[in-house]
Amino acid sequence: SAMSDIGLKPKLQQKTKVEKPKLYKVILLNDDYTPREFVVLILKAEFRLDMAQAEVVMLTAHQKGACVVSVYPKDVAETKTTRAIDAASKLGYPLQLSVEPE
Ligand code: NFA
Repeated sequence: SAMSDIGLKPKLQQKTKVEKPKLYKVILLNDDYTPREFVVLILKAEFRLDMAQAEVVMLTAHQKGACVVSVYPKDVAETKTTRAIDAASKLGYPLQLSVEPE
């Protein structure tokens, strides 16, 4: 009956699962050899920063040792980082970037 069933209805409804977006920071690391202009070029071309953003990120890493470039899903962060390091390495520059969970 309506009264005796109170509290006994099985909860069969499936929970809607919402995936947390797990994001990863790409971090630019300073070194003594990579030209500033090349760092800015990479930040614009690979990480799609505009001129002002690229200059700020490059200068912050230069002065403080490291700076967050942006955040992405893991595969995007890793692909962009690999491409940036490879582009620098091809020209003999020791530029390094790292990826870490946000
Ligand atoms: N420190 C480098 C230089 O003076 C510039 C640089 C900035 C390199 C940020 C790497 C990251 N040429």
